Amino acid sequence: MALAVRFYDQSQHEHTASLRDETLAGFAATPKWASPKFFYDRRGSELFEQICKQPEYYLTRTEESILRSAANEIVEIAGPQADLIEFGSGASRKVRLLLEAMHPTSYLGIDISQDFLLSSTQRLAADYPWLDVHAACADFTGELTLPQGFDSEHPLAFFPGSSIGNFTPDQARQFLSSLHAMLPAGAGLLIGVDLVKDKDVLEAAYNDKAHVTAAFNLNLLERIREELDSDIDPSRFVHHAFFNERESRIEMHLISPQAQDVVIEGRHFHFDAGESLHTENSYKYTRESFIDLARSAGFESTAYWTDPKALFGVHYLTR
Ligand code: AVJ
Repeated sequence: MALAVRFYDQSQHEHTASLRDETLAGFAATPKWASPKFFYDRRGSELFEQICKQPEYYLTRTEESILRSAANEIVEIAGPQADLIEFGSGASRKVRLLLEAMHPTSYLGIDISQDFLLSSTQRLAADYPWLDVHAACADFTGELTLPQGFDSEHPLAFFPGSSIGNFTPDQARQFLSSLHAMLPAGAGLLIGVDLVKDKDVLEAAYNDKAHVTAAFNLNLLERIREELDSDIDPSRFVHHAFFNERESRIEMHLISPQAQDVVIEGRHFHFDAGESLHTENSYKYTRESFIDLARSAGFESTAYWTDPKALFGVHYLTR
């Protein structure tokens, strides 16, 4: 069956170059870092789906339950003509709740992982024959533009999963400002943001007992070894995640327990015993701290929902 997904390749050919350049830059820096956007190759996207099912990782299921109970209110606020644009669509499961409640004319999914984006949008097209499905493979940490073929007068942007937490607050403000510039006046932004909470609950979510998060973190090195010219050995690194209270963020690192040298694209990098490669930040906000941030990017807070334990927040912002 030919499934009608309109596909836009906005950056795929640049991915290897940016993986290479950003990896070399990060390994040469002190302290060493790598960008979390490179977690999401096919295997990384699959591992992330597994993380979402872990009992400790409350984010996904909590956000889903919030969306399920808020769906009708969201539709009322967004209005009957809204079209959906999803950022970081991944497996596109949460958006189904919205699609079913809203019945929009068009849907655009934007994601950096091409394989994953294609298979999930094709499933949406198969399951919702009434929906005009568009897919754009793009790194939305760069410049934001809507693909030519997708034009909507009433878009509702949807940025679930607390992916905004991967940005520093300054980067998040910049991202929100470019979304603000991209959207027409009156458009909505529905955004999921993980809340500040007890340190033990946060740390458990990033140190699941089944070690799926560890595998997800280590897969970044797997990817460097496969896609770049490198002898890096993932088995010589260990996963480390903790809550940095001062910065209000979970930090993920890969620690080199022993001293070692690795070669990437002909360049040599030394790790001291215990040295870390910082792979991810996941910022946590209070309801108020996030609204302040959104306001500084020009958005207004229209509605907010949380769960009974106040684990996760969903904001409806208006441009
Ligand atoms: C997709 C960025 C929201 O920070 O919780 C999950 C990624 N990293 N476990 C998060 C992630 C480790 C996730 N985000």
